[in-house]
Amino acid sequence: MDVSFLKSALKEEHYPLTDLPEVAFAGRSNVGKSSLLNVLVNRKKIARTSSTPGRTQAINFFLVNEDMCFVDLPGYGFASVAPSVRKSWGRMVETYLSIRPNLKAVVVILDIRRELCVGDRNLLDWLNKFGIVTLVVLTKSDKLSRNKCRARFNTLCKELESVAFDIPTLFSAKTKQGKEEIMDKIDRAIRRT
Ligand SMILES: Nc1nc2c(ncn2[C@@H]2O[C@H](COP(=O)(O)OP(=O)(O)O)[C@@H](O)[C@H]2O)c(=O)[nH]1
Ligand SMILES: [Mg+2]
Repeated sequence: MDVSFLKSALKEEHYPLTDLPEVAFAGRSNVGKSSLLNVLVNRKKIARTSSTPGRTQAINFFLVNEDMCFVDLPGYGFASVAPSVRKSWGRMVETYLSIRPNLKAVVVILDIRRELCVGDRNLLDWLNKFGIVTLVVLTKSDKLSRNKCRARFNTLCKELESVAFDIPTLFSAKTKQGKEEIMDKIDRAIRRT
């Protein structure tokens, strides 16, 4: 897979001007977003893993196979973050979600072991409100036994019923479980008009 860094943006004026279909990735800090991106594009470090928690981060745009963009949205959910930083995160992400014309889907990454946080719920509410195709990925599946994994999967499916567009995908950056399924769903979302 051919992937290159396009641009980092804090404001909409700085978003790259492309008419390529775009897929964004979002989740709370440390959930495994960078790890997922790296597995999807077969790279060790296209998206930096484990950066300093809570720092205001930019929106990062990547060109994938010359025919689509992957967008790494800043992580949320750090308790220690100042309200002003949280606010600017909200404004930045909500702006992106509301004005990007070629946004085809948002991949929302949740830790299979954890309950949804306020940030997860806000994000899912926005996606619902804007009618954006939402692909939920339940990551770190390798950290649970098969039985526990299935139980958590069922619980989260029920919780997400009202918001998620599709059944969530189980994923592990360690075993790469779920990689093909996620790529298939992304392909389908991109082809949907
Ligand atoms: N066991 C396991 N660890 C993971 C997985 N995904 C991410 N991690 C670890 O979780 C931590 C945070 O991952 P990172 O991708 O930087 O999260 P981000 O902050 O959401 O970008 C790192 O130590 C990763 O190695 C996974 O699927 N399985
Ligand atoms: Mg990251």
